[in-house]
Amino acid sequence: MVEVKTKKLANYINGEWVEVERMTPVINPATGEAILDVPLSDASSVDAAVEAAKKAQKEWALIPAPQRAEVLYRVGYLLKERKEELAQLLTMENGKVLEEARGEVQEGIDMAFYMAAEGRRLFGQTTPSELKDKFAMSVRAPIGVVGIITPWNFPIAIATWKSFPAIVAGNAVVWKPATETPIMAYELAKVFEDAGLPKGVINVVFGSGSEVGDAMVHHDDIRVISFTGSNETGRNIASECGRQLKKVSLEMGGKNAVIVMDDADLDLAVEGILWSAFGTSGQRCTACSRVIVHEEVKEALEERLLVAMEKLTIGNGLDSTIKVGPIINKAGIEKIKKYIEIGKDEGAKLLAGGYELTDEEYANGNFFAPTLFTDAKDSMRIAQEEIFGPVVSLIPVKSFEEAIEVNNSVTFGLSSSIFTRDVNRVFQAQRDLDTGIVYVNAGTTGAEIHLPFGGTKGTGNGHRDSGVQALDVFTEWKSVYVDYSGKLQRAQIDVE
Ligand code: UN1
Repeated sequence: MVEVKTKKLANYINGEWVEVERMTPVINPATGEAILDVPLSDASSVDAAVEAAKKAQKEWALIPAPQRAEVLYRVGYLLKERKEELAQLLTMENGKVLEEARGEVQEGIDMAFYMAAEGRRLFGQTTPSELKDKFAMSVRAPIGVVGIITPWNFPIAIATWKSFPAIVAGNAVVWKPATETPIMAYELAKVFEDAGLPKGVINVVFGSGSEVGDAMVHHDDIRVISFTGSNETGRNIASECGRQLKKVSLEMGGKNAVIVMDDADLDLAVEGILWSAFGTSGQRCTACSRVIVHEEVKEALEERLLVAMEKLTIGNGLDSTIKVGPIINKAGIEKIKKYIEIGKDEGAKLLAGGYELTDEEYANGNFFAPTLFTDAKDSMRIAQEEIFGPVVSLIPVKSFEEAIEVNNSVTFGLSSSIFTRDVNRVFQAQRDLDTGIVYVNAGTTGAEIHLPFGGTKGTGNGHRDSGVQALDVFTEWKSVYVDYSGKLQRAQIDVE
């Protein structure tokens, strides 16, 4: 097993590791052990980071994009070399099982190579001018200093989704990682350093949302905020950024459903549900927390799910036999417990789980039993609100149309899935499911980095992480007209 290299983290500002007096411990959610201390910075660290970023960005933007991309290629190779070490550290701080931690680091590697290749594209457009001897084009221009705020549930992947496009497009970054999972931020900053990214192009400021995040959102020189996290925080950021006319990209979760139709391959559906609902202990924005099931197959699905859930092993994710790791912290456990009570009070039927694991082997960590409710109704809070834990509610329906309607009835719109063998339903579903991501015959998780990631309605504000679309929030479109006629030509007037 890898060792944590330091007992005390520092901010990374202008290529220097800057210590901060106020610190808080980072706890391994599987064992309850304190791993190391992370800074609780204040606004002065944000100011210093922005100053460094502003200076660095001017030079960085002048380097041709294909050369900027060379750094990202090196980042990709370094991440690849360090994949196993990073995955183990990720499991220690976040709790997800090693297999999933490896998958998450792989997302970062993929993103590095994908965005590095953008260095040779960053396509703009040429457009005919309405005037003779005049050339018109639109190009992507960097914005300047961008702020990224990333969550604990994907501490390295989401950071790469946001920082890599920002950097390849010629911006400098001020990054606030989640204080629960700072080791991935420290390691990624080290990778950037080792890859030769010029000082100040990325700056990491550790601390709370109410201090560091707030200072970033209010800072005049940060022109973009890209945020993944809770709905409430995202909405506050959006209103403040709106007031300041700051660009903002938000990804704020989901209430994702798997639809199981009467003609579905039930064994496959069970596998898909299990992976999406209980993988990462349900702590993914894309996690399946509703199963909308056709009444004809409801009982058969329940039976098979219960059998499969029996086999789920719960424990420390560093143990390769474990399938479900811990919940990030006690507050997470309390929130899940609250929803279990809500579900029972609302009249949903608890078929499995519903409790925190407190036996000796689990006592120091935060473990919750995979939970299955059935006979849930669309209107119930457990079927509407994001729980962020291993809790899934079955909602029976009578038809395909009703399934689509139930899927779309929530305020979120991130991911959805349908299991069916009917090709007509497949195409109707991809059209009618009101989510940013739709899966057919697969669970709700597992988005690939070269497709846009994000959702409709309350999930976000229309921007997308990853995919080439990730560049949109980090660039401005600049329209450029070059008149080579040698005389003053007036658009709209001198047109023959
Ligand atoms: C998230 O939970 O915010 O599609 C990200 C997935 C992963 C990313 C999830 N590739 O489930």
